[in-house]
Amino acid sequence: MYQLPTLSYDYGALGKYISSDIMQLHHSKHHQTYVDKLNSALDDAPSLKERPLESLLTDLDSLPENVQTAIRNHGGGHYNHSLFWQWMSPDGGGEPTGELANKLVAQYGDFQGFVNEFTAKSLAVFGSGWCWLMPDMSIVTTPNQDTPIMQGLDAPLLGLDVWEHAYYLDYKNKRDDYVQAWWNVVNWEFVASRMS
Ligand code: MN3
Repeated sequence: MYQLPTLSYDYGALGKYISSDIMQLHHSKHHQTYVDKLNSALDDAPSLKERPLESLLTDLDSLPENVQTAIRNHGGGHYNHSLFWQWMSPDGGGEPTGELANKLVAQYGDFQGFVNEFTAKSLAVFGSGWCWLMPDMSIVTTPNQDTPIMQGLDAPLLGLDVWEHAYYLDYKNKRDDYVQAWWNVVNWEFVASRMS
């Protein structure tokens, strides 16, 4: 059975950028619900329990119809959020270095060019969804809890949750303020570690 992952930092560790209230609600309620509903769906299709989550998400069309939507939404939610917590750190922010920095500069001119493009695409997500940096340095978005590996793409290097539940308590309807704040906590070491 899937379990809620433990954070490597306290709920309050991201300080003014992402408040303790948001972190607690987002992790202990929203993510927990994805875990619970994913487990419940797998109870309805026990043969799938032996397969890794990635294998289910990359092969949704082949799954039994009665659990397909639940695994897409709640399995996707669990997959995305398990990464999202690691993409943030109290020691985050600043700029990446090394090969990742070089690739971003090659694609976007400079680091700020990348930030501007990623921010613009995050703000353009209509309703709930995610914005992703892919290993080829492209930026893509997905609706709801869809994740790039569902579309046959590689696993993303970085992702940003732009569901209102990720920011409404602190930022109300101002997604742009949330995205600007989020850059201050991005864990570039973890992002770089995902490059093959
Ligand atoms: Mn979320």
